[in-house]
Amino acid sequence: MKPLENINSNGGFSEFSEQNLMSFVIVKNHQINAMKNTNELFSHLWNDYISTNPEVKSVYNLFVGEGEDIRHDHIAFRTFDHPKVNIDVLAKWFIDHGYQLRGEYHFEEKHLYARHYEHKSDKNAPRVFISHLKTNEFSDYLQSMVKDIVGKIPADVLRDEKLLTAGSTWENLPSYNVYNRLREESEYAAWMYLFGYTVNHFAINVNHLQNFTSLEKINEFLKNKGYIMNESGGEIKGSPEKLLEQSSIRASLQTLNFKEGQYEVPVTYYEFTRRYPDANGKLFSGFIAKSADKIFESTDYYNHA
Ligand code: OOG
Ligand code: NI
Repeated sequence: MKPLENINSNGGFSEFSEQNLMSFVIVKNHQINAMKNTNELFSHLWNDYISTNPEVKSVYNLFVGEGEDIRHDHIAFRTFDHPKVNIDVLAKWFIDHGYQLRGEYHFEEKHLYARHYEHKSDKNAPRVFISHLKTNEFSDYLQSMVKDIVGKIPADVLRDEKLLTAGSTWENLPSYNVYNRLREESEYAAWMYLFGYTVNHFAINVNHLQNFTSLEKINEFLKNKGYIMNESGGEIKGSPEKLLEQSSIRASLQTLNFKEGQYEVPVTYYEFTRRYPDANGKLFSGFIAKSADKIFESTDYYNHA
């Protein structure tokens, strides 16, 4: 596991501010522990995310530099439907710490299934979106790769929340040929082969921003700074009528060591989420499968050419 970077007092976790913790102190003792642990886990996940891909920290810093206080709408994990690592396994830690299942999503074409979870009482705790690949809908080659990968995850990692930041424990050096072979069937499987268990994105809660109130403004700002937006399905997915708008940058490219040499591949990305109230004035809290389908493509292979 990577060494932890110390998170500063404004490390993006204002949602777990002292004030929040204090309100829990008054409510019930056992909830303090739960909150502390959740806070620790999110700090840990954030550190893992920014050490896997320092560029996402630069994006975060850009908005902080503009005077924004960052809250996160959600985080997302990927996995396989194998019983040792499926959505339920990844969700367990969150369920044990106050999260509840709130939605499910089907992606027939990509052969994915996802669920999202929300914290029961802490409205500022990020949602957790977890998807898994339906491996039995793929070739024997892909299925045996997944079996091999899962078989190589150490037992102690499988037992607890270590899995959430375990990365890809199955290879010292991945093979570029295997990566490309998996890409023929599923970009998602190829991404999992390289990066495995790490948050593949945090999504900034745009409703909480002071000055960047529209996704158009955010996208222009990012493009002017040289970031590439994921344009699949349009730069902005969803609409005010659908009560959700989302955009994301394409995963930044990093040169990795492979068995065959060094190659540049997309790593992880940052997303922006703006929610709208429904007819009853209640902010929409779920996800939209049609939009999410395109957000997944933020980690699809591309190069500088
Ligand atoms: C998740 C993509 C879906 C959203 O906000 O709709 C998603 C992924 O890339 O693993 O996060
Ligand atoms: Ni997302």
